[in-house]
Amino acid sequence: MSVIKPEQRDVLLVIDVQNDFCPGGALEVPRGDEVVPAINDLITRFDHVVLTQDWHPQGHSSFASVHPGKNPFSEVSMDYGPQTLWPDHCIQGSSGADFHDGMSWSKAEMVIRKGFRSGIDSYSAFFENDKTTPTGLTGYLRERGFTRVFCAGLAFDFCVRYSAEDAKRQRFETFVIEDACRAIDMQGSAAATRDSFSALGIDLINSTVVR
Ligand code: VGL
Ligand code: ZN
Repeated sequence: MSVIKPEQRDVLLVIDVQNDFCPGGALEVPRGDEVVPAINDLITRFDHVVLTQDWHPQGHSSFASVHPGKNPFSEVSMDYGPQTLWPDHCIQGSSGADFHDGMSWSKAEMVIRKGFRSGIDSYSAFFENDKTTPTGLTGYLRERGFTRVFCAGLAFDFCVRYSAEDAKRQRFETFVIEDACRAIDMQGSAAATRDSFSALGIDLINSTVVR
């Protein structure tokens, strides 16, 4: 892929670079902290940056701890469909929910919090896991005039995946900056993510082409 020079129509969407998704955190993504240098570099290159922050109340329904007899990483069926259960993570106001200390995020123009409704999870920055409840991000990006969305962050195969898929479905030109992501990778989920991106026409790119 040739060089991409960020323009005014472009937004960098940095997904969930939070302590709980980094080594030592409650739901650590292997080598999750390694995305930080690449993301810091990208933040300097884009004029417009939006962050997401996973932001759950205590006792959130995606936590295995509230489902008697269920273990983290197992699946349950919710009224909106299947839901993977997770260790308690990204509790509103906790240090685990803070952005990674090394991320230079102060330039971000908007922080969108998600997963704050007790009864429903939200992987995507655009829609909750029922695939119908909007977070408001589509309207925000449209009203700001953005037409291209560049995704990076954690985890490649969950929140980055669902955010990029919804961005594309909402008719934004969508790119995922693969070296600025890390995956949880359970049951082939990273490979399935790549397959889905190619089926949907989501471009996987390397951060070095953005300059
Ligand atoms: C995420 C699982 C649960 C993510 C958030 O950011 O990918 N994954 N909550
Ligand atoms: Zn979560």
